[in-house]
Amino acid sequence: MQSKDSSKSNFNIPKIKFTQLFINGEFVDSVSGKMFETIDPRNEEVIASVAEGDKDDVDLAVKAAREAFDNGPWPRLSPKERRRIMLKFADLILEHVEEIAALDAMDAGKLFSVVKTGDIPNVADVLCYYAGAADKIHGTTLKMSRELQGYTLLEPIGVVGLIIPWNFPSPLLMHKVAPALAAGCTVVVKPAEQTPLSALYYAYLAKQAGIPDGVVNVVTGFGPTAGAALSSHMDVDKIGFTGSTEVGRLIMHAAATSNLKPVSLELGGKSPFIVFDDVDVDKVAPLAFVGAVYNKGEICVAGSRLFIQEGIYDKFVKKLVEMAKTWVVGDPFDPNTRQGPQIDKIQFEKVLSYIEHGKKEGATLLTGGNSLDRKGYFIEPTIFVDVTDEMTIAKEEIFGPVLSVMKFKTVEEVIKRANCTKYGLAAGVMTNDLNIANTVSRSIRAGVIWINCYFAFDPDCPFGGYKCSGFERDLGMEGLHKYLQVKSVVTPIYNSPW
Ligand code: TXE
Repeated sequence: MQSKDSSKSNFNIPKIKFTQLFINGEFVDSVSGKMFETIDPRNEEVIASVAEGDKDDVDLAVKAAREAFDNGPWPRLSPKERRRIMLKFADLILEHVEEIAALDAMDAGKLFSVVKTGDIPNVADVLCYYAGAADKIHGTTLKMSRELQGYTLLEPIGVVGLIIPWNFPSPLLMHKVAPALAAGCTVVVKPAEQTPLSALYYAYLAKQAGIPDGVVNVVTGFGPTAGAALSSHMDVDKIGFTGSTEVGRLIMHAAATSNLKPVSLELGGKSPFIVFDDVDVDKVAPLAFVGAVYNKGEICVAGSRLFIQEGIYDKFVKKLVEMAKTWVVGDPFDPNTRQGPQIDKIQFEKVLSYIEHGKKEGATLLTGGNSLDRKGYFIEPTIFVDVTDEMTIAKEEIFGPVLSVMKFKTVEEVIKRANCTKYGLAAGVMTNDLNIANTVSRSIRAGVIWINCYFAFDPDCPFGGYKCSGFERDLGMEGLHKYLQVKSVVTPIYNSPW
């Protein structure tokens, strides 16, 4: 691992323009007047003070969204017009790509170049994808009994509350906002308290694009106050959530004990990355390493359990260590940096405590394991070998740059061990043997299986989890249908020839 000093970065950090709540088309202070600080994880300094919304502000935002849904133009616009506005929104995002990328890089410690060339273009792509779907939402004609004629209508579900995490502030927001808009819904977004800035920028651009007031509302604030108020609100028709399994449970409970609103949950993971003997080690080892440490391991599909077949084990591990030794940790604005700081002090300490668990429980620490001796929440890429399935680091989601490496012999064994987790979000299968690839991909209980690739996301490819990784899907047509509901319309056929 190499480290870089933040002072090397010469990027011109933009001025923060939006720090108030966005309700009914206006930037406003919170009812309480309270503010909270968003912190730069590179140096632990305050980036900006942002309005702290809570229940009263959520009430106002939901009221605006309700009015816009019940009486406003958005759900009633022709799909063609909705599509035009969404495409304009996407264009505006691309016009401001540098500024938005800088906000996410600063707020979340993400690599600026990756956000600029990956996350934000993805946001625009997803908007375009769902803009294109806006006029292709149709029901079916039903084969009813001979006296009845029936068809289904797909209608927008209504006011949607969207609770977003901090690890991919832009994509995870737009993977939910775009399909909800295409469906004709109105939304109240609660971004993570660690990363409120880009969500406010999107609200501003939504208005510039012509999205009517009240359709997109953003309430910045904390989970137990603003987030809880949204998920238990009687006038919210659906909650879309990405975050921890623990909070997913709270949201389901809040939904069940309020108005029984449906929820969709995209939660944590502990994904297996499985490598068979027949692969090219020089090609696959870098993919396995990046699969675990990409975005500093703060990614729900991190391939954090690496299973290597015994024939290539030693060679593969050697290559992993070489990767870790040259991996540059430092300022996310420096183009040479491959890994920025963890999001905040809580996550930083949590990751370090998992590393201690690994050591205490008998895993062998091959490389890394330390934080960097400087301000900011930097942790070395860390590789453990001799990990057993029962160890804490093999079972729990660490959400940091920590890779647990395990050896296996047979296909049957690795399927069993890969499935030995409460999670089921993703899996990687690396082999040139078609039979093995097919067998393993059908046997793993996870929402996405990547064969000879990893992190292969696409707007058209549904994404979500099995088991404790959640339910329902973002992206693809499945990601649209969860913001729609089905109405059956039935009429008798008189004088039927039958
Ligand atoms: O997530 P939280 P945290 C996992 C990962 C990480 C752990 C904790 O393992 O280490 O979760 O991260 C809002 N009612 N993931 O604590 O708390 C909160 O304000 C309603 C996986 O930051 O789940 C934020 O907007 N909302 C994950 C959002 O929930 C509440 C991404 C997520 O925060 C709430 C992030 C409440 N009571 C963390 N409490 C992934 N699947 O990608 C909090 N929130």
